[in-house]
Formats: sequence, C-alpha cells, structure tokens
Amino acid sequence: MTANGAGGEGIAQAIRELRELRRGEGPFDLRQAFDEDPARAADFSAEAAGLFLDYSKNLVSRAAWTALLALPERVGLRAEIGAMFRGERINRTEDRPVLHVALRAPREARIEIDGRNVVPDVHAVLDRMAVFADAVRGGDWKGFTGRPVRQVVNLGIGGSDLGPAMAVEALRPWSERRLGVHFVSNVDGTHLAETLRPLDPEETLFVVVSKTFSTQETLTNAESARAWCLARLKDPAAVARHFVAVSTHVERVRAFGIDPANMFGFWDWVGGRYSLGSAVGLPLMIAIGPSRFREMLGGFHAMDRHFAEAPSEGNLPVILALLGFWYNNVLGAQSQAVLPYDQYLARFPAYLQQADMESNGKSVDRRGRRVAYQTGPVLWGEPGTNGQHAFYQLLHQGTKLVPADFIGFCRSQNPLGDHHAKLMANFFAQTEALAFGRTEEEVAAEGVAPDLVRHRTFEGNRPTNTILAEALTPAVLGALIALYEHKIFTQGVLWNIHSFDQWGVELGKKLAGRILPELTSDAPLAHDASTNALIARFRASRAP
Ligand code: G6Q
Repeated sequence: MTANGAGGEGIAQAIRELRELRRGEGPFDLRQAFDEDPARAADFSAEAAGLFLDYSKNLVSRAAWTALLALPERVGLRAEIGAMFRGERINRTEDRPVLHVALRAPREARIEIDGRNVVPDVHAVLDRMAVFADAVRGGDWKGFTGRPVRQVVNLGIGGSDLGPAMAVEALRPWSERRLGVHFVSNVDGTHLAETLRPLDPEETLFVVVSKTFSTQETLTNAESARAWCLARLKDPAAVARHFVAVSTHVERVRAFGIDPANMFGFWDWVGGRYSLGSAVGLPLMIAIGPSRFREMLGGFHAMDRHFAEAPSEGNLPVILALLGFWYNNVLGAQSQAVLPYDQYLARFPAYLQQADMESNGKSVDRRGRRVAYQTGPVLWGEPGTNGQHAFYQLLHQGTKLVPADFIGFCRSQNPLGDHHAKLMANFFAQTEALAFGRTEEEVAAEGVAPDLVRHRTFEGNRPTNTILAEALTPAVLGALIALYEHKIFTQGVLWNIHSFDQWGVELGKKLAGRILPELTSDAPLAHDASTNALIARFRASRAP
C-alpha cells in the first residue's frame, strides 16, 4: 500500500523516519560534503527541457537523498501523474479534471474527458486567438473610429492576471513594441485610473479575463472601463470594437454587452493559476505573436513529457519537490525563496507565490482530516541583484533556514557592456557564499579586528538550488513554469492534500459582500467589537 493509500499516516511515518535518519547522521556540513565527495556536483545535477539544475548545494547527504527518492513510489506518484494526464477528476472537491497539460499538447495528441478528445478544442481556440492577435498586431483590428489599436488593457485578477502579466514582462524582447500591454487587477480605482490616464479610448482594446465572469474586481473594472470608453465614443456599439472577453461563461459575457463572437473560451478543467497556456494568455499572444506563444507552449510540453516519463532521480520537478519536502517537513523551514537573476522575471516570484501558496496552503488532507505535518511553505522572492542589497543579509547571517532557488541565464537579451558578466558573477558568488561561508579563522587571517570577527563570519551551510538555462526564450519560460507547476503537484501528492481547489479565498469574499452595503448605511452593525468599531470610524470619516 502506498503511504497516502494508507490515508496520510504513511507520509507522517515517512517524515518520522527521515527525521530519525537526519538525527542519526549528526550535523551536515556542505564544506565537508564537497571535500569528501568529488562527484557530488556532477551527481547532484540534472537537465531537461533546456533547464540545467544543480542541487548539490543542499543539506542532503547521499543517504538522505536515497531515502527521499523512495518517497514518490511510497505515495504512488506515478499513478497520480497518470490520473492527471488522463483527465481523471482529481480536483475532487470541485469534481473536475485538472488538465492544464492538455493546453500545451500538440495537435495530434489525444486527451479525453468523458470520452471526448479535448485537444482539437484547445487548438481551435488557439487558432482563433492567433487570427485575432495577428489582426491587432498588424493594425487590422480597428477601433470604433477606425484607428488601429495601440494599447491593450487586461482586466482580470489572480489567475486571470498574474500569469499573463508575468509572461508579458518576461518575454518583452519578443513583443511588438508598437503596442502597449497593461494589466489592471485591483478593485482599488487607483489601478484603473492611473493605467487609463495616459491612454486614448479610440486606440485602446480591453481584454476582460474572467473564468467565471462573476469576479467582483474584474467586473467592477470592466464596467468603469466601459464607461470611460463610452464617455468619449458615445455609441454603445463601440463596445464591440474595444472589448473582448476570455471566459468559460458565454451568457454572462453576453449580458455584459460583449459580443460572444469576440469571446475566447476555455474550460472548467483549467484552474485559474494554471491557465496561462489557455485563452487567458491572449494578451501575451497579442504581445509576442502566435508563433512565439506556440514556442512557449512547446517548452511547457517538453517539461510535461519529462515529468511524466523521467525516473524520479533525474526528474526535475520531483527533485525540487523532494528537496522542498526535506526542508519543510524534516528541517523545519517555513519559507522558500525564488531569486531570478533576470530583470525580465521580476514578476516570476509573485506568479509562483499564487501557484504554490494557493495550491498547497491547505491544512486538511484529502479525507478532510487535519494534517499532522506541515504543508506548503511561504514562497517569496525578488530579482537579483536587487535582493542582495536588501534581504540577503538575513539569508547569509540570519537565524532562519531559507532554502532558495537561484535562476539565471548564460546569455542576456540586452548584451550591454559587461552588465551580464557582473550579474552572473553575483549569481554564482551568492550560492557559493551561502553554501561555504567564511570561518572565524579565515576572517581573522584577513586581519579583521578580533572584536569584529564574529560579526564578519559567515557560517555557510545555507541551501540553494541553481537553475541555469541558455537564455530566457519563450520555450525556456514555458519549461520553467511547468517545472514549478509539477513540483507543486508532486508536493501536493506527498502531503496528501487537494492542490487544485482554493476554498480558503471564499470567506473573505462573503464577508466583504455583507460589509459593502453597511459602509453606506447607518444601520446597526453586528460584527465583533473590533470590526464594528473600524466600520463605524470609516462611516464617520465619510459622513457629510
Ligand atoms: C486561481 C484562482 C483565482 C482566480 C481569480 C479570478 O487559481 O482560482 O486566482 O483566477 O479569482 O477568477 P476569475 O477568472 O473567475 O475572474
């Protein structure tokens, strides 16, 4: 029986065994591990879909790694991967398949849901998107007054914002520079107002992206955007030239006033945070064009195949998942840093934050029982080298264990003087410094005053992964995203939790719905004393 087949007790038992192994080994020291094992760097590295992963600078002995590598089989990972790729309804609390892998399957592939091959549907939408994206890019899609579109504004939030916003930034070198692509997500009117301020309604196209087409923030922004547009263009018929929708819900799209002919569909088996490869990627396709978009899908697919086929010991998502599990469940780390050394990946940590924390921030197992172990970490990060001048102090000398993924590229998209060499010198230096530090003896030998030696000592032994790729191309970005998607999936299996629902976002929405009318009335309040007092203060400050 698999660990999770045993109902989750199996994984708790596995954690106890790993902790026992760790205790039995005594302190683990990276300097010593590298000194004693000349093959460590070569053996603790793997490569797939254009990504090279060096995981040798982790606090894992060969014995511990062998024990970790036994986990996928214990939890039945192969069968779980098979169930996802076959379109089984693995999102049980919402009774849906989870098939983002179908979004990047080649045309000739066959993936069935209830006997229907969904791959032709996927490609039919991609083909329609391509026609539309080319029309916008080529200036053939005209606004109501006959001027070509110059500005594209994505209105969406969460999974309908973070993926395309991250990817448009990441793939800017391939973008049509004639077009501005903007993202408005927050219901805070400032976001929309400041974005629209410099734009001209006559040459602005809004892409309203909402799977459900019922999300408060997105519909509020879409209504205000429509009012902004019509204030200039006067005629409601203009909406058809300036608004398109991406949704699963044709009736609500029609009710909003968008012609369903200008709607790009997707399906309930695409989770919001896994939807970049679907029509949710439309603003990205407009920015970079259909063929680059397909290259990105190709990168996703290459990593999908790798995840489905490679044995655990060479499987990049599985390796990252097991290492994360080790820190989270055996060594007690609370967070995970992701540190891209590429300015184009500035939004990548925020994107992954949703993918990881919304998927694995759960505290009941698949049978609804409180888990007896830690689940998803707090994920955070910023691009290097900026972070070095900010929070790296804590990484180097703080009291907390923070495993970190460093992501870098051999070639820059902007080879400007020696910028890239300097960037990458920092990239390599940081993981070296974190792993090997500087001992008191070494610091003293440099002539540092005795009372400063302790302050200037670096303990080292701080774990990192290094992900190195040739260049940040569309295909490499696709592979990178899929790498983390499947890491998250694997960890969800290890923790025996449901990674593809997000019930934890519901309560706040519900309470906001109750509070909204209270803000503009003087009816008695019936919340707790704190919330009552805060709402009363807000009301008082807005009283005429
Ligand atoms: C993602 C979540 C969530 C969702 C947003 C937007 O996995 O489900 O972030 O994407 O709440 O939802 P709509 O696309 O339905 O507006």
